[in-house]
Order: sequence, then structure tokens, then C-alpha cells
Amino acid sequence: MATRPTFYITTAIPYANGKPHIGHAYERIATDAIARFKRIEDEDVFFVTGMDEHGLKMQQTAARENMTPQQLADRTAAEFDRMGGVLNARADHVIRTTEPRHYAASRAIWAAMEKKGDIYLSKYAGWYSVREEAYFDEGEITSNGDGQKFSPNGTPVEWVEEESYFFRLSKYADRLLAHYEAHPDFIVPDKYRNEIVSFVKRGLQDLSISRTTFNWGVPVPGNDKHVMYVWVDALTNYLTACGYPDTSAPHWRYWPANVHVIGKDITRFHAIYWPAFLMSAEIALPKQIVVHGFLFSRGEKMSKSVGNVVDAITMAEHYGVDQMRYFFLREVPFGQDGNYSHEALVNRINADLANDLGNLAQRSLSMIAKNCDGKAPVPGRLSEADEAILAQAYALAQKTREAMADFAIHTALAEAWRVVADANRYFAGEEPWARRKDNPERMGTILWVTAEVLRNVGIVVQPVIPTAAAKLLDMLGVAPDRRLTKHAAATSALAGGLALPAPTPIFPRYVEPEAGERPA
Ligand code: ME8
Repeated sequence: MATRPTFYITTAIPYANGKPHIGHAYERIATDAIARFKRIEDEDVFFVTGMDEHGLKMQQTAARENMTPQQLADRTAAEFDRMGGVLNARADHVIRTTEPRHYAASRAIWAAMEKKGDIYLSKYAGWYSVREEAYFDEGEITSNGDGQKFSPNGTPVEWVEEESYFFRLSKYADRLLAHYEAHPDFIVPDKYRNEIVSFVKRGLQDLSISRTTFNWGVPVPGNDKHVMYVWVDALTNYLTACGYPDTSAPHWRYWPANVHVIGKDITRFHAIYWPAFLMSAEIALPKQIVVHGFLFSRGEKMSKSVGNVVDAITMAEHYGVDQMRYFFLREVPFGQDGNYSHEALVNRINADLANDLGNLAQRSLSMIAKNCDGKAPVPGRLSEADEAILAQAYALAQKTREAMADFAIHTALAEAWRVVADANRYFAGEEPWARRKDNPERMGTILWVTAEVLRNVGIVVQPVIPTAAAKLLDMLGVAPDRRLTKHAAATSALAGGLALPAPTPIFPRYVEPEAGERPA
């Protein structure tokens, strides 16, 4: 038997010092949709997420809340787990950086980099942002009238001097550039690739990779005074999940990762530091870093200090899970920043889901239930119009595949909804209700064609709206093992005469609740 290709996909691991917000939900939903797409392509998928539980921020937040950093980490991990469940986007595997196996992996990669001669002890002095857990150069710092200093991202910085281990990042600039050149898709979209390439071309400085000013982290092998810089340990999570350093572990077969999905603010860490660490430790590099944009609530960046953090769970419970998943992935071109608002959500839910897809399914399937004895009609001779709409439906699998190869989830959805719109026009134009009396066989053909289009649409939209798609495919009598993209083809067409379950609506219209009852 041919082995199925493996596909290892990860999200960034959220900082455990805050609650899940819409940005986290968006990243999880998008990654889940890509993972689900690869599953219906019949690949052997390993979808991993995790929690980033170390660092000074964790220590400080926990102290403020009168708890230990571990208690804070446990609380946040439970909230993210709940988010994954509510969004129907649970990963196959969750890695938490406070787990003993992760300490082992982090110490192993450290040891490998040290063995290579890439780690040395020196002194670090610079402007440090606690919020961002990063140092900034003098030239990047701004100050306000009160003499307070800020990072380029507007967070307060303070002058810190400490003994630190350094990683010889400077040594890897040329190899990194050669890698970007040889693998033009290593960082996508291009915009982010270009930013990284020009940054590396300006030259890289060695990187401070340990801290002595706090102790909530992975101790450096051989020197307990130091804990690892949180990013060394955080990035290593992607290896821990595969069993590293045990390369005979069952999950090691998934390494190297196919895709690390991340937000645009952490590209440097993933596209520069991470491959350099891996080169140093002589571990194969991930194939792609896929960067998504930021989501803004009505154009404003969400953050705790702005006070407009919308709870993802509240949003999903209010609008519906498939509705929220569809909205984010259809509305925001993947890779770009996007906005969301109540009005935009309601518009997509009612226009695309309830009207276009929902009504087409409901009208055609209830006609079949009433007029065809609850069985899929047997099609007669196909007209030009029938052939045309079917051809569009059968082209969807390949169009979806092409769009998904570029992570253009929005384009894949636009293609599916173009077919839905054309199928609605076809249905209205062919007037099956009028044929019921004068040409019942023709009515049956029109209904069969519409149901067959819905079957193909139902298959390709499963990654984004899994619950509604499953319901639609159930109503069309599609067996669970006939829902792969390869079944979105004429060779797996709906069999005339197949008994179908009674249809029920897949997407209700959104009805405005009483004032004050909606989130955001
Ligand atoms: O960066 N819109 O954690 P994090 C879209 N622990 N995405 C957003 C967003 C927004 N408004 N805000 C954040 C970290 N994100 C590190 C990652 S990985 C080894 C370590 C994205 O909780 C952000 O870009 O700040 C990142 O990909 C993810 O959410 C976690 O962010």
C-alpha cells in the first residue's frame, strides 16, 4: 500500500499570560481549515498547537494575581483548550512549554548548538521591553517628554545589563539568504519574505539567548543561574511535539514541519532565528512559514490596554461557529490585515450562508422530499444548462486545490460561492416547480443537477464550515468515506433512487436580538 504523504502544520503557541482573543481564534480557525483541507486530500495530517508558558511576563502577571506562574499557565491552557473546542478547531496535539519533555527538547537543541561552537558567554546591555521580551537598539528607541523610553512598537523599555549567553546568529546570514533564494516559498506571502530578505541583507548581530534577571524558564544546561531566552524555548515546541530529541519517536516522521502558521508580528523569530537554530543543530528546516495578517475590531488593533478585546467564545456562541469561521476566512484575504464588525458579520451570514447556500439547499431538497418520494431523482437527458453548471461544480475540487496551495482560503471560498450563485440562477431559470405538472421527468433532472452541485460544494467547503457541510452531505446521502476532494467528481455522482433523509435548514438567518444582547 502506498503511504500517504505526511502533513505537519502548527499554529504559533500563544503566550499564557492573557486570555484567548479574536486574533488567536482567527489563527486557530485558519490553521484548522488548512489541516482539514489536507485531510480531505487524504494526507496524513498532524495538527499541533500549544502554549508558551515561560518568561518574565508570566512571572509578573502571576505575582499580580497572587498565583504561581504554573497556576496561571494551567488556567490559561484550560481557556485555550475550551476555545479550540468551541471553534471546532481542536488540534491533534497540544504542547505546553512547562512540560518535562519540552525541557528535555530545549536542552537538547541548546546542547547541539553549543557543540557546534555557536553559543558563547558574554555581557548584554541594552534597551529591553518586558512586554515584548525583546531588546532594541539605541536607534530604535523613542522617548516622550517625561524621559520615558519606548520600543518601535510603543511599549516601555528599560536599560538592562546582564551576563548572557549568545548565539552566533551573524554566522548564519549567508546561509539564510541562500536558503530563501533556493526556496522562494519558504516565507509566504512575498511581502513578508521581502521584508525578511532585506533585513538579513543588512547583516545580523549575535543574539542574546539567556537571562539571569528572572528564573521562570528552562535552565541552561550546565549553568543554572541562566534560563533560556523565551523564544529559544518557545520555537523548540515544534520539535518537542514530534518527540525530539528521540528521533525514533513515532511522531518524528512528521518532521520537518510542512507549515508554521504565524501572525505578521513574529516573522523574524520564525524566518530568521528558527532556521538558524536548526541549521546550527543540524536539524532539517520547516518547509514553509505562512504569515497571516492582523484582525482589527472596526479598524483598531485589539489589545488589553485598548480595552476592546472581544472574547472569541462569546462571539462564536452569539453568531454560530461555522458562521464565524466562514466570516473570517471569506472576508479577510489570507495574509492581509482585516476588519470585523457586527454589520459585516451579519451581512455575510445572511447573504452568503442563509440566502445563497442555505436557501438553495432547502428549496431543492424539500422539493425532492415532497415530489420525488424522498429519493434522489433519476436524471434524464442533460441539457446544455445542466452540463454547464455541473462542469462548474466538477471543476471546484481542482480550483480549491490551486487556491489552497497558495493558502488563499478566501479565493477557494469565492470559487465555491460563485458556483452557488450560478446554481441559484440555474434553479430560478429552470423553474422546477413549473415543470412539476407539465414535465415531471425534467423537474427530476433539474433537482438532481442541483443536488449534485450541492454535493460537490458540500465537499469542498467542509474545511471551513465543517458542521453545516456534514449536515448538507448527510441530507444528500453521501457516505462518510465518500467526502474526500477526489469524490467531488462525476465518477462519485449522486445515485438516482437513493433514499434521502428529511431535509432541515442548514443556516438560519441572523435575527437582531434586543438591544444590549450582542457582543462588541
Ligand atoms: O507571539 N490578529 O504569542 P501571542 C491576528 N508566544 N493574529 C494575532 C493578533 C491579531 N490581532 N494578535 C496576535 C506569541 N495574533 C508567542 C508565539 S511561537 C513559537 C511563540 C497572533 O499570544 C500572533 O501573531 O502574542 C501569533 O501568531 C499568535 O496570535 C500568538 O500570539
